[in-house]
Amino acid sequence: MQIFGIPIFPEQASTFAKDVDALYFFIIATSAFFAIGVAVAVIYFGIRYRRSHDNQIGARIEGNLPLELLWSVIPTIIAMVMFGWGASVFYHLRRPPDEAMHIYAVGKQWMWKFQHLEGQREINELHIPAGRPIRVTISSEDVIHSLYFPAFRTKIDAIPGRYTELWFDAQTPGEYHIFCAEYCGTNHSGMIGTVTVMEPSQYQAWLQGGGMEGTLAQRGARLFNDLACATCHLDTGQGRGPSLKDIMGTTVELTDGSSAIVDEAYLRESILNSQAKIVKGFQPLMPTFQGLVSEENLVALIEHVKSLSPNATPAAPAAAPAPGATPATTPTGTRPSGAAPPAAAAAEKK
Ligand code: HEC
Ligand SMILES: [Cu+2]
Repeated sequence: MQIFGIPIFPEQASTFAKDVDALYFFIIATSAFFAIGVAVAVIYFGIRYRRSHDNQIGARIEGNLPLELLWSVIPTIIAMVMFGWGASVFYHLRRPPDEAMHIYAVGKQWMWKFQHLEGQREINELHIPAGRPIRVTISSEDVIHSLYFPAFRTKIDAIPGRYTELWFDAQTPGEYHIFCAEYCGTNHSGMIGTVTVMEPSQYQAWLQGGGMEGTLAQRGARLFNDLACATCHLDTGQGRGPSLKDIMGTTVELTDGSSAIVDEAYLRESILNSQAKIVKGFQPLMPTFQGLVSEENLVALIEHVKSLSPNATPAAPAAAPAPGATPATTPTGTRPSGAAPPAAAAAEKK
C-alpha cells in the first residue's frame, strides 16, 4: 500500500494477508476514532467551559446510570468484535492445511537456512511455488530468532530445543523480504533474506538443478548408518531398539505407563534426549545425541524415519496446536501391541 507514493505497507502476497490487514485497519480506525474524539472533546470543553470570572464555581454532577451503562456496553461490544475477529484470523494463520508442502528452516546467528524435502538447501534464500500452501517447521541452533515474512503477514519465533511452525499460501510470483524479527545479537539486522515465489513449472525446473545429495530423507538414511542408529534399529524388530517402521502418527506406550503420539516433536526428543521417554518393553540403552547432530542433520534423520512410514498422514503437526484448537491431523492408529521384540521384552522382566 502506498500513500503519496511512499510505501506504507508491504504487498499483500499471501491468501490471508488481506484478512490480517482488514483486522489491523479496523483496530487502528476504531482506536483513532476514539482517541481523536476524546482529544477534540477535551480541547473544545476546555475552551467552551473555561473559568472566566474568579467567583465562578463548577456545578456538582452526580452519577448518571444510562450514560454509564452506555459507555460500558459499547466499548465491551467493540472489544468483543476485535477479539472474535482476531481469534478467527489467528486460528486460520496457525493451522496449516493438510496438503501443505513442507519445508524446514533453521535460524542461526546470523542466517536463515532452509531445507527442501527434495534435498535442496538454501541460505538466506527460499524458493517456493506460487499458489500452494507451504508449511515451514522452524528450529534454532543458538538463541531465539523469529522468522518473518512481512508480505505474507506471518511470523513465528525460532526457539532452541523445539519446533515451531507457520504456513502461508503465496499467490503472486515475485521476490519478497525475509527478516529476523527477534533481536538476536550483533548482526541481527543483517539476518535477512529473500523468498522467491515462482510459477509452479519454474519451481519444478529450479528443483531439477542442484540437490546432488539426494532427498532430505536419503541424506537422513546415510546419517542413520553413519551415526550407527542402524545397529540398534533393525527393520525386523530384532535389534536392541524398536523397529522404526510405520511408527509415524501412532501412539507409543512408554515404560512409565503414559503414552505419546509419534510426531516430529516426539522424534526430535527421542533422538536428542532419548532418556526422556522410554518405549515400553525396551531398556534405556539409546545414547543421547544432544550436541552430536546439528539441527539440519536432525531434520534429515526425522525425514528418514518418517519415510519408513509411507502410509502415515504426511502433515503430522510438528508444533503443539494452539490452545483450544483441534489438531490439524489425527493419528493414523495405535501401534499393534506385542511389537516389542522378544529379546527386549525378556530383558525388561529382569
Ligand atoms: C545403542 C542402541 C541404539 C542406538 C545407537 C540408537 N538407538 Fe534409538 N532407541 C534405542 C532403544 C533401546 C530405544 C527404545 C528405548 C527408548 O525409547 O529410549 C530407542 C528409541 C528410539 C526412538 C523412539 C522409537 C519409538 O518406537 O517410539 C527413535 C525415533 C530412535 N530411537 C531413533 C534413533 C536414531 C535416529 C538413532 C541414531 C541417531 C538411534 N535411535 C540410535 C536404541 C538405540
Ligand atoms: Cu535472528
